[in-house]
Amino acid sequence: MKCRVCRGPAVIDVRRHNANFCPEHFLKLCRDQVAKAIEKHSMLEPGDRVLVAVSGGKDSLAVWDILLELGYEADGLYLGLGIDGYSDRSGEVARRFADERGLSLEAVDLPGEYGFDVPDGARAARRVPCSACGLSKRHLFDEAARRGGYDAVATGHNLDDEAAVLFGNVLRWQGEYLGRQRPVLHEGDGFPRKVKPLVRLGERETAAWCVLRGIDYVVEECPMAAGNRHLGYKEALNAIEERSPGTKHDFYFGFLARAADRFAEDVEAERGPLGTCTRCGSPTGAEVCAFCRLLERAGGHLPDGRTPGSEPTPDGPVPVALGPTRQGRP
Ligand code: Q46
Ligand code: ZN
Ligand code: ZN
Repeated sequence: MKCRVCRGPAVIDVRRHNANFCPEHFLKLCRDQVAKAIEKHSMLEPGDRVLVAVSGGKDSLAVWDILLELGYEADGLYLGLGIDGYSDRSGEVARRFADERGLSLEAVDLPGEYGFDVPDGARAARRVPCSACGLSKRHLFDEAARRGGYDAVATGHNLDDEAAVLFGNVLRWQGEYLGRQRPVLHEGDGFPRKVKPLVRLGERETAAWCVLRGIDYVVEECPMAAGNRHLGYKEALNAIEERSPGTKHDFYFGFLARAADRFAEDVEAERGPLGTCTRCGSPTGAEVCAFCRLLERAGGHLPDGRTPGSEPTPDGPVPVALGPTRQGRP
């Protein structure tokens, strides 16, 4: 197996590109793919300050590492979700990555600062854990980005993730989600810009990036992911990709090029006037934002100790349904 670029010994084959690479040229391929994604989708400008959502897994550490390699100023934010065992280990790995490289990593602990964890939140809201978790992550990353004056929040979503989410959205024709499923969501209405610089890399490639760069990452999946629909979508797409390499890439990028705009109307239809949450001050279409409603149901509190629901609201009881937030999926 020879490297496509230098003909030296290759260590990885990338079937989607019908090519093999040596370590040096594989790492260059990854950097180039991320730079291309950033440029093509206008994710970042030189000099932008980026807040990276760090979980301790391969994707979030790879995106942080690659953004730094590409010269961006990137800090990390780790959210302790209070998931038994898993959260402690992932927090340690994220901290070690930052400490060894002298990087800035802020940590927000959901149980310590907000008085509830993801399993509590899911039980209280009668939602699957990933729903309560995703809602909390979006809220807290948005808030941290506003507080820190960052230009964008970067997440480690890769091609496999995006293709699986797209597959799920297409299976149910979720027009609003399809209209928002883009590698960049521009800032506005008080929300920071959200970018997904790894959309041109598959998860096998982000894992290989970490191995070749000597990055220690949490290999185990979050235990709450079991039963998550997206795992099933990923397996189905993996079976297709195995037979026809490049299918995920064509599915996702074909959607962006030829279909995403067709769902703009669905997004518009969901747009209502935006105000400010009376509890926490974040932008929301309701009087109280979805995160504060989740806090209330889960028996949590805001970091200053205020308990949501303890103060009277002018319009009576607070609605507790947890809908998608304005920017939809992370
Ligand atoms: S951390 Fe949270 Fe994931 Fe765990 S509970 Fe689900 S969403 S699976 S990326
Ligand atoms: Zn080479
Ligand atoms: Zn709020």
